[in-house]
Amino acid sequence: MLRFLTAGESHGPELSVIVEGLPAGVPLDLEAVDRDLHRRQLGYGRGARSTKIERDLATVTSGLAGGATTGAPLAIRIVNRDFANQPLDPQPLTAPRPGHADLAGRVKYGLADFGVVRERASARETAARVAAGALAKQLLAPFGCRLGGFVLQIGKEGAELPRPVDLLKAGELHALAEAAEGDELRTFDPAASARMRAAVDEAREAGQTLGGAFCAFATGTPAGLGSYVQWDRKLDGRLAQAVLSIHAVKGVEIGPAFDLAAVPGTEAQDSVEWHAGGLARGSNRAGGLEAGVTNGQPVVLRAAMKPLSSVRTRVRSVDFVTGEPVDPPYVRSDVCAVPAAVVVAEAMVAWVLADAVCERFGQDRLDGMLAAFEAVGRPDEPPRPGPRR
Ligand code: EPS
Repeated sequence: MLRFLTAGESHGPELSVIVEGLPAGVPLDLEAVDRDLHRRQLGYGRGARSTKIERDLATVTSGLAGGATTGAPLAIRIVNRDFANQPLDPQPLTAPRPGHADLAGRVKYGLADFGVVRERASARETAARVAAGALAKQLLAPFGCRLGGFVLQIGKEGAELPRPVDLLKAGELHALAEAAEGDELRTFDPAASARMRAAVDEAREAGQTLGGAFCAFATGTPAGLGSYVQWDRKLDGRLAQAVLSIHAVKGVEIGPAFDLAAVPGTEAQDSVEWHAGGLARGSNRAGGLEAGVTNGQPVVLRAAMKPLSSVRTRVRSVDFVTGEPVDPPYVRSDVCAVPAAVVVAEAMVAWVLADAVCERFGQDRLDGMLAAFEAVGRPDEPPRPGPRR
């Protein structure tokens, strides 16, 4: 229902994104879009491109009237300042860098210059996704849904959650995200942050890169998004696809999924309870989704990002012109981009949830969607007694 397409090369003149399907009447705060673009550029371990060259700002060129969406496609441009710094005669890259898209671009599109492959495959594209996600967040806000995230691990250095992930309430998740917001590793624990910083320094010295793990969550998510009736409508699968599509992300977990693999069945469910006349759950082991449908609990995903493939300490490759074994050229990059990936994951989760909200509550105009939302009730209201069969 909602869709977006990005275009642009990493060192081309600009990135663009066209967002289609946003309902009319969503008041848009464009400064909030720029704030998310800025958040994505931050993080200890980012290279000179992100910290010194680019200054990402969104220019909206269509789809708005009087500061609100009109239902028309909304187009956004983000200028690549590094476009001005390019060499006039770039040397072709003839040895694929292992782990990158280089070889895939040759196999799939027959591109002989791996530099051309890299231009579109670069994670620079995630700036455009973050702009689209910032719009999705603003569509979700009137439904009470808020996004957040934080880093859990950089290399071998982890930050301990105060309680197991399935026991964290919405307020606690946001408190962790707020604590992480001002941190250069985007984590909530200052001691862990210092260890992560040292690990990034050590990796940089050694010509290495670092991956890690992070959490992205949504609270206040309306219940009933997604469906169990067909495989491709299950929202957990749609969320996992969206997060796995982020560059270098190789694993996604919903709730404490990998821990649940080891426990008996009774310890893997969330009891259903009444608290002061409202529906409540004893825990959130399901990570906010049961049978591919949101249950009104926080949607909690964790993801693993592999270390970036641009390592100064090279991994062996072959030159496709000479056929000789070579060390592929090192191309300037980040040492660690896990803090940035948190912001991208927030955007992707927001996008999938906004799409599901449009599906469930209709999508032409926001006021109509909110009326439909109110009509089905909130998840913490007592169920309305229906006729018995
Ligand atoms: C990236 C390589 C680096 C990163 C880039 C992603 O770019 P460059 O090769 O120009 O130094 O800085 O990320 C961004 C520019 C960004 O804005 O996120 C890659 O190979 O994926």
